[in-house]
Amino acid sequence: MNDRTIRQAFQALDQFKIELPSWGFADTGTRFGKFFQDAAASTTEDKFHDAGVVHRLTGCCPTIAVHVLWDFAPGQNPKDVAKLAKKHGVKIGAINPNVFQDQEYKFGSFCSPNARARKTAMDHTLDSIELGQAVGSQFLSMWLADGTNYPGQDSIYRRKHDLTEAFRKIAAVMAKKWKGATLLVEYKPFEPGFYHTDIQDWGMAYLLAKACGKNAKVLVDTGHHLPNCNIEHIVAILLDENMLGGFHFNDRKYADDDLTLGSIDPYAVFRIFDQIHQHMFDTGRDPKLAYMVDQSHNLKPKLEAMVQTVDEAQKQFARAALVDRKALAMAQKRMDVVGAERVLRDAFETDVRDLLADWRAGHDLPMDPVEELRASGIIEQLSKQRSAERKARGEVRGGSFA
Ligand code: PSV
Ligand code: MN
Repeated sequence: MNDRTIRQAFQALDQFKIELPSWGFADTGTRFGKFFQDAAASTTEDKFHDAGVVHRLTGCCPTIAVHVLWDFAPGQNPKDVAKLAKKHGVKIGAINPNVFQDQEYKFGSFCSPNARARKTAMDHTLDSIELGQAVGSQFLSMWLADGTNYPGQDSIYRRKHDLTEAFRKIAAVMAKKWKGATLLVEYKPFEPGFYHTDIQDWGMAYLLAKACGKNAKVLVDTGHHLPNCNIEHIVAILLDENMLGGFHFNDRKYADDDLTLGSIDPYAVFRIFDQIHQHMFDTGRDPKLAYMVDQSHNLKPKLEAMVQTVDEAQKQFARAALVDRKALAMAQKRMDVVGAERVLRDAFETDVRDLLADWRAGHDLPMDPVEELRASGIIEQLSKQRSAERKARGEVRGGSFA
C-alpha cells in the first residue's frame, strides 16, 4: 500500500456509516424456539443503549433503525423516543412499519383480499410516516410478508394492483408531509409466502419504486435472494439506474439466515462494495446509500455479533477502496481476464487490519473494537443488570446459558 491508496481508504472510512437494527439487540429465535441471553435488550432504551455502545466502539454507527410496533409504545410521544436515543449518543434512523404481525394480516397486508386488512396496513403506515417525520428520520423501510402459499390461492394481478396503488399513496403522502425522506422498497423471494411473494425480487421492487416517483428506491437485503444469485450485478444495475436506496446487510449459507456479515462469504461483501466504489469512480458522485445491518443473533452474544459485523463491513469497504481502478480499466480494455481479476484480488487479499487500526487511532477509537468490547466486561455487567431488572419487573422467561 502506498500513501495514495492509504489516503483513499481513510477517506472511504471517513464517509462510511452503517445503521444498526434495534431488533438485533433483543432476544430473537428461530421458528423452533427462542434462546435467551441475559444481556439481551428488553426495552427500547436498552436497544438504544446497546447501539450507543457499538457506536462508541466503532465510530461509524450514528443511527439505529426502529420497528414501529416493537419500539414505540401506543400513544407515546415520538419526540420522547428520539430524546431517549440522543441520551445514548445515537439518532433514530429508518422507520420500519410492521404490517405482518397482526392476525388481520393472515392473508396479507396491502395485498390482502380483505379491504379491512388493507386499510389497517395503510393506517399504520400513515402513522409511521408521522412518526418518522416527528423523530427526524430520513427513511421509511417497507418490507411486506405478503404472498401466498398455494397456486390459485389468490389473484396475483389483483394483489399487484392493490399493492401499487397503496405504495403510490404512501409515497405521495411522504412527499407532502415528510420532505426529503425516501421510501425504501425491500424484496424477498419467499418466506412466509412459500408459493409466491408479492414483492419477490429487485425487478418488482424497482417497478413499485418507479410507480411511486422520485422519493422511492430499492432496498437490497443481502439475505433475500435465491441461492447463487449475483447480488453485485443487481447492485450495479440499480446504481446505474439511480434506483438503489440502501442495504440490509447480513450473511447466509442457505436462505435468509441472518448470520453476521462476511461470516460465510467475505468476498461477496467485497464485490458489492467494489461495484459501489466503481460507480463512484466512474461518475464522481456519491449515491448516498443507506447502509444498514439486518441480523438476528441467536448464538453469538448480541453486542459482540454487532461489533464484529461493523468491523467486517469497514474492512471490506476499505478493501474495495484500495482497488486500482485505472489498472482495472486497462486490463479490461486489453481483455486481460486474469489481469483484471488479479487487480480485484490484490485489493481483497490486502490485510487492512493495521490500516483500520491507524484510522481508528486517528479518531480516538479502540484499535480493535471486538477485543475492546470483550475485555471491557460490559456484557457481563449488562447480564447482571438486565437479569435483575427483568426480575424486578416480574418477567418470566426460560433459563439461559449466557
Ligand atoms: C424480513 O425478513 C426483514 O428482512 C425485514 O427487513 C424486516 O423488517 C426485518 O427482517 C426484521 O424482521
Ligand atoms: Mn431486511
